[in-house]
Amino acid sequence: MSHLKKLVFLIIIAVIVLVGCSSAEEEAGCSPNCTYDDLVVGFLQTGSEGGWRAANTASFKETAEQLGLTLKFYDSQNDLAKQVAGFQQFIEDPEVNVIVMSPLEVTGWDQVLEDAETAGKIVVLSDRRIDGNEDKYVTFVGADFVEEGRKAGTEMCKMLEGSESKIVWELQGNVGAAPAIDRGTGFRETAEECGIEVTKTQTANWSILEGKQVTEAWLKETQDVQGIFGQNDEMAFGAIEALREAGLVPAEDVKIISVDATSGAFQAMLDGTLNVTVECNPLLAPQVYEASLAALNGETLPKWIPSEESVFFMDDPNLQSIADGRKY
Ligand code: GYE
Repeated sequence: MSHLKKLVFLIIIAVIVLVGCSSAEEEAGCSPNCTYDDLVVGFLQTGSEGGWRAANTASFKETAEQLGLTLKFYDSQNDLAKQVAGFQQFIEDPEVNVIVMSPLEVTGWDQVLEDAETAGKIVVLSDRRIDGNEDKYVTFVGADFVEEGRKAGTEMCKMLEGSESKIVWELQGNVGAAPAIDRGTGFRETAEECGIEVTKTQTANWSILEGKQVTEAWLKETQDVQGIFGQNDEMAFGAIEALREAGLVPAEDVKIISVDATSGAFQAMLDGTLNVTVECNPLLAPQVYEASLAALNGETLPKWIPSEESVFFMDDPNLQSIADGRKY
């Protein structure tokens, strides 16, 4: 190959390398003085399955506007294959420097995380954890779902104290999701300490309708149940409807605990049909964006940044004023 051809060839390679890695490097190039203006976040949302998710999505969109960062929002429509495809899309998007993901399931991320690293993309997990791959994401911002389950188990024990029979049914979130796995683990950890038996458990995919259908089917088999644990508010609302239609009094004949503490749960407690709701905070965006900017500036972050959460009770005398003060 003539010297001239070799020279041209080398120049082409150099240009490709420079252009190829410029986007992420350029962005990071602002490091350690990047500001929110430099942050281009590709956010992989699970879908739009209920009140909690709506509040979570609003948190990301509103906070991005307030901070002046660029948000590219991807709705995975509760479909894992779509979420993986969206991830690949953001890997190939030269503008995106941080990929934020609310993983639908705990597995299935090895390859795209590998590819993201190769492409120099920063990855932040929001809301839900994944199995392994700790070296492939900078931090996880979200709740301790096991602890949420433990809290629910402890409260169910208190409500069934003195009850001859302590049969509880569990409505689970989507199969393979971290909150579905972990809340179940935590609930059994504390509930079994007081002799509670979880005799029925089934996914109702975080939905009111499926929560109702699953509970209706169980009530056709037997009405011998003292408690229902809804892994989110919506599924508990479905169970409440099914109990009513079966002639049982929700929150009296059957104690009901949910997780999320959305405004709907407060209304159900004010209506006297839900006993307890364990909070899971959806307003995660400020912490996620703060972590994303810190990572873009080359800072090392703790692997887990926990969110603040509480528990709320139907028989709390201040319930109305608490409900009035809630953002979601
Ligand atoms: O509990 C449920 C939503 O990932 C914590 O997902 C979230 C869960 C939440 O569908 O309502």
